[in-house]
Amino acid sequence: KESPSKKFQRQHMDPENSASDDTKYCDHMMKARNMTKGRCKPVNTFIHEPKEIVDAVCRETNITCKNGQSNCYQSSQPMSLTHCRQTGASKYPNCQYRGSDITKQIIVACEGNPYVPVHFDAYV
Ligand code: DGP
Ligand code: DGP
Ligand code: DGP
Repeated sequence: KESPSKKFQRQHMDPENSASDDTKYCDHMMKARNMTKGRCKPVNTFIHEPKEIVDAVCRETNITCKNGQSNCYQSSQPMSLTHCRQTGASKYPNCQYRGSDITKQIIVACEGNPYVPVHFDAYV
């Protein structure tokens, strides 16, 4: 079974690309990363930074997650992100997305040993 940290890598990590102006980036990536199977995942953010930098967020400022759990952390540095949101006209299995390139601090939930990101909570 896929571990929570591998799932985070699959759903949220894309260090190879910089924030792209390619309008098809989200359509392509949401499918390539298996987030359009069974349903279209409505909202998802990709992080364009090295794994070491993102893993290190688990050692930054501890804050409460949206779900009330206490294991979220906010990056001190803004990061390059692409936020993908399903379009209103998009209907499964033809998942379509609008992408926005943004540079913001991220909030992730961390778990395990090693203590690494397992959930993308928000950006601020
Ligand atoms: P906020 O108001 O900033 O807490 O964002 C909450 C909104 O984001 C809410 O409309 C649900 C949506 N959202 C964020 N992540 C997900 C997700 O993984 N699945 C679904 N279904 N909705 C999400
Ligand atoms: P907005 O598109 O600005 O309405 O933000 C939607 C909400 O979803 C916001 O609270 C941040 C959150 N969000 C962004 N990306 C992800 C993601 O990949 N997973 C989850 N669970 N939430 C996300
Ligand atoms: P995403 O939230 O988009 O990163 O999806 C990863 C998984 O994390 C998803 O199955 C829901 C789960 N999840 C949602 N909120 C939390 C949280 O606050 N903490 C943890 N550990 N997992 C969460």
